Amino acid sequence: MKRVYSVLGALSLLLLIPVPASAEPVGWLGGATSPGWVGTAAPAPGTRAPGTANGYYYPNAPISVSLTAGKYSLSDPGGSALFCGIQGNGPVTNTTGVFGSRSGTDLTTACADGYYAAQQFSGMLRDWLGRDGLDGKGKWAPMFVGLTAVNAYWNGHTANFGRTKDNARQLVNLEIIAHEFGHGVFQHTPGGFDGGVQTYQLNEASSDIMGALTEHYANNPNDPPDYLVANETNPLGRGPERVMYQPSLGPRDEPDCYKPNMNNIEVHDGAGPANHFFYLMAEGSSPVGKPASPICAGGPASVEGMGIRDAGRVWMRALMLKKPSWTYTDARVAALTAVKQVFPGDCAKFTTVRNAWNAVSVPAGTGEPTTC
Ligand SMILES: [Ca+2]
Ligand SMILES: [Ca+2]
Ligand SMILES: [Zn+2]
Repeated sequence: MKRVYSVLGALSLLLLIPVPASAEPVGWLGGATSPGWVGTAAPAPGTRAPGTANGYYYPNAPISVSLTAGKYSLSDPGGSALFCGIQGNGPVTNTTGVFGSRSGTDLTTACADGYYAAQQFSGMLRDWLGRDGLDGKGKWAPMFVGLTAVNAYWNGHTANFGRTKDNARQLVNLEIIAHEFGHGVFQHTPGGFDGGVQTYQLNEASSDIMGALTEHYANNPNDPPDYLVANETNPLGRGPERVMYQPSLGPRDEPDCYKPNMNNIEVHDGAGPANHFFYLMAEGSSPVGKPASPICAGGPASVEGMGIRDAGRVWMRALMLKKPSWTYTDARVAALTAVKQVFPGDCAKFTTVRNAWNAVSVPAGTGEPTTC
């Protein structure tokens, strides 16, 4: 079965995006076999130059672009293979280094927003999580805007971004870019991204987590950090699609708590308990100035948060302990092991991780660490 990893999932038949046979992952970048990308290789990087994204979401945002023979392009001068093009084309270029017109429908503007967001995600991975690129070895992947669908997806080697239902905006803000490329991180950590239903649910949650981390890292006043998914773009005109601090508040059928029948839940909806866990680990159950987060039956009286940056480090380390067919219980064991590795002897953080899992009803795993 071919799978795509989208931000919204199949909300209706119209939003089901089939992946052409040629789009099956065939390697890191895929080059000529990427859908819509007809080049034979990623463009050669030019000289690093400062540029400006004059985006719809991010007007006047600083970006780092490539300069070759008087032409600026939305292409990573570091040679990571990140570039932004409009479906079917190579990197957007111009002669000024200022990209976009602040229009919600112009696709060059969409690339400006998306490229800025990808660089922020890359910076977050590097500065907060100590990870160099999607694969941990400096590599990234191309992105394309202009998908004629109310969705965005990662196909294993490129990220593709569509538009809102009312066709007024493109789905290219920080969290959506980080969500799609976040699937590349999940893919390129041990165990890969194949497995059972819960593996795909955790993959979706991991991408939502990368989105929240990136919003907090960028801390852009035009997109204040939050734990809501698709609130900025409002793709279907019904507000956020997912609410990490209390998944059941969203418009979908997302559970707040892990249940024995997780395997019967759609993969984006099934991200709910893991998103909820991450919020509790980062912010706690009753953070000052932020939304309270409920605790499921049988959980602790409260959870004390450790802050999103440290929570991100625990999650990233847990991903490094991932194995094929990862389940919720496996993720619990991995996070408990991870917090001991990242913060040795820090009993408060260990307790936070255990309480957060207990607060979303994920059962203990065999042989999991029981003491800090
Ligand atoms: Ca935001
Ligand atoms: Ca958001
Ligand atoms: Zn996804």
